[in-house]
Amino acid sequence: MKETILKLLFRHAGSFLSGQEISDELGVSRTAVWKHIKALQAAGYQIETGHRKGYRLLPQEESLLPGEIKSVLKTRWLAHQLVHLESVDSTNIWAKKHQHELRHGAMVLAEEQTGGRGRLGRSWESSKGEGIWMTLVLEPGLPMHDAGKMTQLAAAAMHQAVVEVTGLPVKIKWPNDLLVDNQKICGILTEVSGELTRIERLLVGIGVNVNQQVFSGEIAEVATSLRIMMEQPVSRVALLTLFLKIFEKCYDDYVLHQSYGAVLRVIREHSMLLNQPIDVIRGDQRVAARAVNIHEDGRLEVVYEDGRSELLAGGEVSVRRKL
Ligand code: BTX
Repeated sequence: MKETILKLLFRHAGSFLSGQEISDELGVSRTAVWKHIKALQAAGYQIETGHRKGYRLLPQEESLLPGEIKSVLKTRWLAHQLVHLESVDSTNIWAKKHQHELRHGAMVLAEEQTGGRGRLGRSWESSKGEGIWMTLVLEPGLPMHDAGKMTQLAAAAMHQAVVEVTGLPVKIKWPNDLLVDNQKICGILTEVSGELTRIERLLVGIGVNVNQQVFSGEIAEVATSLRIMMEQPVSRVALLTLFLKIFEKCYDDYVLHQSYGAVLRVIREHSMLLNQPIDVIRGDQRVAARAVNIHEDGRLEVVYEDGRSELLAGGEVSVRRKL
């Protein structure tokens, strides 16, 4: 009921709706309406209550509150269970700790992460209210070696969503980053639990820099946000809900219908590495190579200068700068 009232207020955003109008429309008492409004206010919604006028939803500083997302979300099953946290160390860690409360398709979202994580123990800066910091909980019932494909699937879906919302020229840097003008706007951290042969649970952690206006410190050189590139704020709700819709379609196509062609086309067509001279990085060593293909299983095929080729399942590569 709380969410239904919220939807109604959203539909009339900016103008007052009396308690009587809401109670007539929804068939509940005015006291019940009042209680639900109190609960919405406690959850962070800015609702003005005017004597004899009723209730009015004020323009929100865009948050990722569940009501806001659900009022525009068009997925069939993804993110219907939605956990919204004001602040958390990492949404992936939270999802692991609360695994028994989360169903297949759940989404954990945070306004801020204080210990956001990247791959190989690196950190991921996640400032308050300016990005999308989320984890999707999935149980695809696939063999373990398909886990890499899910990172590619998430990258392709986010690529399409960002391009559709912003029109920016986004590149995919295998295996897990999206870049604009060589600067990172999104990173993906997929974590798997299960047996040797079968994925039990997949946590797809995704961070998108949406509305930061400046980056400082270590990442200032490597990071950018959609707002910086667009020179205007971008709606996190619009981007997130579009991404979820595209991700759900790609996921169903693959898991239910074994169709992965559309994902492959996107990650190949917009790859930053394919047919480029790259360095494969192993510890302190850099080995010169050329990226020649992204295989269906998500691995990157590289050919070294001595003609040897290798399929990389993960790890670090960088584009070699032309001198
Ligand atoms: P990665 O290991 O490929 O990238 C991490 C590196 O990216 C860092 O070492 C730093 O140089 C740089 N970096 C850190 N923060 C940012 C940022 N905000 N924008 C651009 N570059 C940055 C990428 O790992 C995977 C990141 C996944 C993040 C999501 S957020 C939700 C979920 N929860 C969680 O803890 N991680 C995931």
